[in-house]
Amino acid sequence: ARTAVLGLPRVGPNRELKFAMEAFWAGRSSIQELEATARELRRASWECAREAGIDVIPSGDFSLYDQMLDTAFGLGVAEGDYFAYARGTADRPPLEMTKWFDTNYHYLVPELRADQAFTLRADHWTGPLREAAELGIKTRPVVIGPYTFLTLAKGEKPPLEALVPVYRELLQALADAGATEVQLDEPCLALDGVPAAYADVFAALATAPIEICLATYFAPADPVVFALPAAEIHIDLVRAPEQLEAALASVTGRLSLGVIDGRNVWATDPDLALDRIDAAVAALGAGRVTIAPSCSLLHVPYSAARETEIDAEIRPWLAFRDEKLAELRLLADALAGDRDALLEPARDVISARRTSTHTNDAAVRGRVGALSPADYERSAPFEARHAAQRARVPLPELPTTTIGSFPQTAEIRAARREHKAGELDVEAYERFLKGQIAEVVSHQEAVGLDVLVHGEPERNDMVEYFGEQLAGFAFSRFGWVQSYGSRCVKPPILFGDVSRPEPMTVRWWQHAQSLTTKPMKGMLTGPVTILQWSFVRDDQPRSETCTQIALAIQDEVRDLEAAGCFAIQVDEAALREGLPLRHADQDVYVRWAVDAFRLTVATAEPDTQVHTHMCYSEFNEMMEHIVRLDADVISIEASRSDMEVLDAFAGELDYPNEIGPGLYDIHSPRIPSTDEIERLLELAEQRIPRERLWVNPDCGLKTRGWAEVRPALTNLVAAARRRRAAVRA
Ligand code: THG
Ligand code: ZN
Repeated sequence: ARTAVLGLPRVGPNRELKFAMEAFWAGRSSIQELEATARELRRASWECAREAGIDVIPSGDFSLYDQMLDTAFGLGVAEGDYFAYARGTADRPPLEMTKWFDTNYHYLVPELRADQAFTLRADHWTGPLREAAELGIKTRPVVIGPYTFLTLAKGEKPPLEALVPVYRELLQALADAGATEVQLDEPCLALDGVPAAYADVFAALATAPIEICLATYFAPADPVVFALPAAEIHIDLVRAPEQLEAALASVTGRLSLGVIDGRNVWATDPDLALDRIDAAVAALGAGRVTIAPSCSLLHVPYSAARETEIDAEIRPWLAFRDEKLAELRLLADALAGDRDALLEPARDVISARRTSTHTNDAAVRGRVGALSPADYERSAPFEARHAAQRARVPLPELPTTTIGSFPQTAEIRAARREHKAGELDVEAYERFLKGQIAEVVSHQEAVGLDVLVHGEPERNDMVEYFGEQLAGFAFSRFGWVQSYGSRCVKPPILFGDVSRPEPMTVRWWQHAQSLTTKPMKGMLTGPVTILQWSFVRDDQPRSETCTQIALAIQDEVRDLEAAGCFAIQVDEAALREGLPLRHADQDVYVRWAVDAFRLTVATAEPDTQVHTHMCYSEFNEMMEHIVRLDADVISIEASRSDMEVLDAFAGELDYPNEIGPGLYDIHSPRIPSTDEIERLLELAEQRIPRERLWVNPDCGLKTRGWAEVRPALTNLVAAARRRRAAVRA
């Protein structure tokens, strides 16, 4: 059997690409310097894969920003200034950005026109192919397939057949440039609703003079896939092992087995992987079997070996890019060689993890085991809670607030960096943060907001911050993963039972509340979002892990409340993106995900006001679940849709609790005028009774600057005041 990799991380082991891009955008370096960094990163990746003994090495998966944007350029859907599409210009907004399936990676959404022509520009693929060849490395170009490209694009979409000529030309160009096979990524073939016409489209491509490896991942491939005349078909056996049998029964070419998790960081159980590989070899013969990660390694960091600060018992359990490449080689060697001798160290790691006391906390298990349905219910229904809350803290009509974070300035980042490097001691750092909080509070008072926040200067990231303080999590130093463009996140590693040893946010909240007589919101990240944005243990169901996180956050809710906190916000920014890709699996998920939120806040007294926030605007299929969250106040993104998302909350459903539709788009540097915000508020009042409306921005303000935030919030408060007056008149 041969080994293959579908794609490699590209931001660089020390985020070299991020810094090179940001230097170029800031005018501090030339495009040649940026290209040189990119070339060096590609070389290092290819040589790393070659040295690891990988047989099939990808090219064309590297990107200066995003692979969908690259494909749009390659097909002639976009042209000209590459970064203008990603970042916008004075007279053109950037392309919309959205999540790549259920990952935390965002792609740019290509926009198709009614008269869309497709013209090939193959250099995105032929360039790196030749570049690798010059290094003596044969590669397999990676191309996003026509069905996935069209499905993920927006605008006036032509029929799928319209893309056949340009893709045929591309396949020919790759063959001419020396490629003998191409990886055609079609993850959308693992979603519901694959059209019957796909078979004809694929048949038309398959006559090109190049072998096609058709790659599916993240979910089980539609059964139609296995009958296609592909030289190779790749399936994700980590997410969907059950599809192996059907694949073995039908494929006519090679089968690529995604047996190493490309989405997570755990060392592979070699025996489990080899069970599957053995079955494939028995059915097809070793010559028709490829061993691979489940998907591109874009979603994992570079090297676990570098993480010397992670507990020595836990570190061997981890596999990032480097370790996964070694695992691939090991599996292929074990297939042909002395299995027991070769696998002994890997088996030891798996059994050490399985029997470790580190992953098992009897107190946590006991607490989860003792839960009953009543533990998911607040002690009073919304109407009674609402009355108790208004009695405790009278608020004006249309109360104003923000989502939680304030600008993460260069000064804040520098102080955090100095503190981590040991150059700024704990006392000095805390004094600095308290000063920052005081500034954020006085600013909000000056602007006249009704419910204040402390601004979160102490948080690096809304998930990483909690991961660092919860038991059951490890965190890496270099474990960056690309989120979009130059932006990265460092997901915490959830390896064991989760609990909260000590209060995490209470003293910051107390400090902030001590500075004002206005109510100060407590700010927490919800269990589903912590789960979704972490690398999560794979030795128990995610629902169970989520319940543990919910109980840990519940402890924080209880302590904030005991400290006198009136309003507690539990953000579930990632609730929707956790939705399984196949409809059939969605109900089960949404049930436990909503339950986890309910459990987190269930102990709050009726006169404690529970807020939540969600970052996406497609609520339609989700509404019944949003209702079941039963938050006292929910804030949502709405400004970009001109309040139309509120339709889902109005009408028949008549959402019973309070809502804060986002009245200004924080994703853009534009400062909205008072008139503009007032108009949106009027639109909101046409849909939701004023008594249930809050006034707030779309999302947190951490990526914005003070120069934008100050006037924008001033206008927001002015608009609320005008509407209050208009009502009285
Ligand atoms: N946290 C996590 N995941 C997320 C978000 C988040 N996924 C969705 C969305 N928010 C992605 N948005 C961003 C926005 C900004 C940054 C990352 C993701 C960002 N990152 C810094 C960078 O790349 O320079 C990291 C700096 C740091 O942590 O010190 O700015 O909010 N988990
Ligand atoms: Zn948001």
